[in-house]
Amino acid sequence: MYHRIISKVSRVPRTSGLKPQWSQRSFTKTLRERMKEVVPKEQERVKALLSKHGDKVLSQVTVKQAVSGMRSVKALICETSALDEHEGIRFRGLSVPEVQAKLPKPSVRGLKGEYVLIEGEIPTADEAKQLSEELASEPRCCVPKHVRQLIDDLPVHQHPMSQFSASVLALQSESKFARAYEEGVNKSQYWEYALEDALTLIARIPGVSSRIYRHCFRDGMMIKHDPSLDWSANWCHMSGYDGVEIYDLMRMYFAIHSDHEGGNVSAHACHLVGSALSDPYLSFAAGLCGLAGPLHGLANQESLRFIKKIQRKLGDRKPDKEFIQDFVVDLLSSGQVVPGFGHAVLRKTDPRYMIQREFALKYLPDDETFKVVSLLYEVVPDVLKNWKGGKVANPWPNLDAHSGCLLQHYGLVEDHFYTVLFGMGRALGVMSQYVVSRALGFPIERPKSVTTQAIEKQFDAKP
Ligand code: HAX
Repeated sequence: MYHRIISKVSRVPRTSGLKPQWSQRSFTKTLRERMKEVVPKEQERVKALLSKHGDKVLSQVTVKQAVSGMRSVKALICETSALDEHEGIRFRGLSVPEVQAKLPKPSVRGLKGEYVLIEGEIPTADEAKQLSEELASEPRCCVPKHVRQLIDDLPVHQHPMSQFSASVLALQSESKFARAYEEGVNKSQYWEYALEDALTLIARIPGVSSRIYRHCFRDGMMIKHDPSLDWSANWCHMSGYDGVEIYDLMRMYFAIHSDHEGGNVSAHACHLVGSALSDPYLSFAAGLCGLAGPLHGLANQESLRFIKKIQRKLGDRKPDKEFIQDFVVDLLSSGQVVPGFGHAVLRKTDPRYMIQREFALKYLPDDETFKVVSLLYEVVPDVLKNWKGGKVANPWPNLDAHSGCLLQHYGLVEDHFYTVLFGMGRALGVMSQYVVSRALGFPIERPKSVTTQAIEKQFDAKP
C-alpha cells in the first residue's frame, strides 16, 4: 500500500536533505527513488483532473445521510485501496486472492503478508527481501528507551489498545516530519519526511506491540528481535510464538487488516488529523483510538467473547443450529449487536472473512471454536435478515467474526489484545495513505456542519 506510489518511487539517488539511516543499496532508497519519479506525475494528473472536472458533481447528500453518518457520500479521496459493496476490497486494483496469488511466496524468506501491504506493484523476491531487511535492521526497528519505560510503567490492566496509542504518541519524539516542519521545510518535501516517519513507525511497531503483549500477559521479559525474520514473523517471535504456521497466519492476518479504503473510522481519523499536518505518529495514534471502538476494530475481541459465551452456555453439549439461533435471538432481543456481522459498505460476506475460513478449513478443521464460527456463519445471516423487518442492511459476516478463532488456536488466547494486532496491520494501510496525501498536497479537511434547526428551516418552509 505504499503501493504503487511508494513502490514506484524507489530507484533514484537520495536528493533530499534527510540523513540516510540505511545502506545505499537498501529498498527504502529504492522506494524514495520511485517516489521521486512518480510524485510529480501524480501531482500533474490530479491537477489536470481538477481543472477538467473540478466543478462536476460526484455525489449528493440527503438529510438522512447527514444525520446518519454520511453513508455512501463520496467526498473523500483514497488512492491505496477501493471497496466495492459486493466484491470487497481491492488493493491498488488487486483483490485479496489476486494479491495472495501474485506475491512472492513465503518460501522466499517469508514475505507474504507485509509486502501486500507495502507494495502496490508486485515486488520481486529481491525487493521484498530488501524491504523486510530494512524494517528489521537496527536502529530503525529499535524502540527508544523512554517508550519501553512508558510501557513497563503502565498498569497491566489498562486496555492494550490505550497502551498502544500511548506508545505511538511517545514514539512521536522521533518525528522527522514534525522537526522538519518546525525548521521551515518546503511543502514540496512533506512526503519525504512523512515516508521517513512512516517507515520508522512501522519498523518499531512489532517491538512496541510485543512489549505490550509480554507486559500484560507474560512475565514482562522481552525476547530480542531476529533480523533474519520478516516484520510479521518478528512480531510472533518477540511475542513468544515461533513456527511456520503461525508466521503464515500472521502474514495473512496483517495483510487483510491493512487497508479498507478511506472512509472507515480508523483510516478517516488518521487522514483527518494528518490533514492538519499533524505528523504520522499523531495521526496514527488518532486512527488507533477510533479502531478501539466496539463497532470498528474492537469487534474482533467482542466476537471471540461472544463465541466463548456460547461455549460456556453449551457446557458439554455439542453446538447445533437451533441452540445458536436461540442464543442470537436472545442477544438481539436484549438490544445488543451480533459482533462480527454487518458492515457499513459491504453487502456480502467479507472476502477477508473467507480467506480466514479457508485457512481454518486447511489447518484447523476440527477446532471446536471453528465449529461454532461455522455454525454462526450458517445461522446468523438468516436471523439478521428477518430481524425487525430486515433493518440490518448487511447480514453477512465481516473479518472480525473469524480472526479470534484462528489466533486462539495458536495459543493467542488473550482477546483484549486482538485489536492491537488489527492496529498493527492497519498501520501499513493508513501510513501509506498519509504519505500519498502529503505527496498529493491534500489540504486541511473541513466539511461544513449544520444544525438540525437549520435543516428544518431550510425545508419546512418549502411546500
Ligand atoms: N447485529 C445487530 N444489529 C445490527 C447489526 C448486527 N451485527 N448490524 C447492523 N445492525 C442494526 C444497526 O444497529 C441498526 O440498528 P438501529 O437502526 O436500531 O440503529 C440497523 O441494523 C441498521 O444498521 P446498518 O445500516 O445495517 O449498519 P450500519 O452501517 O449502521 O453499521 C456496523 C455497521 C458494522 C457498525 C453494524 O453492522 C454493527 O454494529 N455490526 C456489529 C459490530 C461489528 O461487527 N463491527 C465491525 C465491522 C467491521 C469493521 O469495521 N471492523 O473493524
